[in-house]
Amino acid sequence: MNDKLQEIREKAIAQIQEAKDLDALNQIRVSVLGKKGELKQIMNGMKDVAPEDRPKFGQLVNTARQAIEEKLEEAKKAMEAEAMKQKLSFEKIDVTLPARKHKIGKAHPNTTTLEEVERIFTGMGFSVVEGPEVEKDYYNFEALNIPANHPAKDEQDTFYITKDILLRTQTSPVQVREMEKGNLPIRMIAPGRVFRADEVDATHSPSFHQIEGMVIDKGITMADLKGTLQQFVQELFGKDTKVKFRPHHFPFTEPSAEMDVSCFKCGGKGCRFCKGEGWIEILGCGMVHPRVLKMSGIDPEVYSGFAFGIGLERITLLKDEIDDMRLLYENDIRFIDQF
Ligand code: 2NM
Repeated sequence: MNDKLQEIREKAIAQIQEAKDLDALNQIRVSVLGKKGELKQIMNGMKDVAPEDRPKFGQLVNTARQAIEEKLEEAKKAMEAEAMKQKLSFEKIDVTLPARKHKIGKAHPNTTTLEEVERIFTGMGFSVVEGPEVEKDYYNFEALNIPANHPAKDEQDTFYITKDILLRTQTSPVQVREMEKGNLPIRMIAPGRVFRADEVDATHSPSFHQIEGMVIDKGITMADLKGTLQQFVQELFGKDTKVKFRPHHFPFTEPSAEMDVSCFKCGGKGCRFCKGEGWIEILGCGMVHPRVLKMSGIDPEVYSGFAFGIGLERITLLKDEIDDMRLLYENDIRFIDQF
């Protein structure tokens, strides 16, 4: 019996050393250690062993079992380590390869302009306030001192939802809503989409964007208006930019003006860009009309303010030298990619 046990042990260990893969190891495990395995059969032969020798024999079988199990485990670990080594060498990454290029999006030129304008005004202590695109006639016209017979109120120019509800034609209603809140002083800009019943051409669209601004405090004068707007355009177009004010009319401001900047292409000498003028019209502005202040609950004897309105697309077209506004709305990535 002892010889037989010794033989099983040596044969098993030899087979383990020969085994090519985990499957082969498993087969050895089953045939030697399994329920019907060789060791089991030896144990079944226990009855032929003299009773006094049985404990000793049992121990020998166990020792053999442990030795075989150890060898199986060793062989299994070695195979797994080899497999991992192969896998790692196969999956090796060359970190010196150039990275693949990702196609990523780009900010729309209008977005870039808006962010720049917001950066400049927030830097001067303005807050950015938004409001509804669908507005009441009151906030869009009446509270801004635009009389019922004013041409802007015509259906030819304004999209009406009902008699009293419309698509805002400017962002000033946002300023009116802010004045009504009564938290003075106010220093704000109101950027956003506005709507006018215009035909589409190179410089018009039924929907475009405005940035309106407003400052209301005690003792605000046109000097504040001029200084603020000059600072704004010098940051936007360059520190040598000069400003010029021409008298104008808006119902909501008095006095009112349009502001020109010296041409940032030729510096004012006159070129094709400014059509030989040396100046480029950039925005409308004025001192907030006392009637507008009063309608929103602000005492014009105590407070005064200035306001201005800028066409966002107009600034973008100028800055990026784009000659047709329609290009801004086509969502053609080949166009957007150029800025
Ligand atoms: C402009 C030109 C001049 C303006 C006025 C106001 C308000 F609400 F204070 F009355 N907001 N924006 C204004 C003034 C807008 O756009 C060309």
